[in-house]
Amino acid sequence: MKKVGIVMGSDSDLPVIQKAVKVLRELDLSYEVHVYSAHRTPVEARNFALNARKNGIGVIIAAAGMAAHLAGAIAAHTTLPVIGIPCKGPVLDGMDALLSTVQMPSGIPVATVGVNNGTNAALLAAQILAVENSALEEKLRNRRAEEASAVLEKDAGITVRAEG
Ligand code: RP5
Repeated sequence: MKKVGIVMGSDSDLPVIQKAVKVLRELDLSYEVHVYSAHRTPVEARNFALNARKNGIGVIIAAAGMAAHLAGAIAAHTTLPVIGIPCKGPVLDGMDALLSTVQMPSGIPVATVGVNNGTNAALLAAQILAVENSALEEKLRNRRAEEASAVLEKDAGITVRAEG
């Protein structure tokens, strides 16, 4: 099974990445985690992307905030699928990172999840790997079934709760 390669622009993005790693661990997926910045360590970020495929990575998650060009810069150097997580910064509530990550010009796609949504990034990475892996696909289906059960349990008691 291929690994998930995770890169964040700064260790200040770690809480978002921890959400992704939690999901990957629950699914027993292999991963590697790095801090490489597109502007502070551009050479290392580029080399990570260039070598990712030969290092056994099948999909990349790239998280960054503010002028969040990391996911796009990584995607420029690999044809592996790249999932971008826009991270909320100190101003603009993450809208800056969201637009920077999602608005890639045609030719170099970045599959962008919601602001700070490390969980969905990991699930999307797992779904990509599950295209060729039926055991992983079954785990993902079971996970959704558990989530559905939890909602239906809430539905059973919601009228009483609504009445206060
Ligand atoms: C981006 O700038 C990082 O991804 C981070 O979200 C943001 C702020 O970085 P620090 O100044 O906290 O290192 O490059």
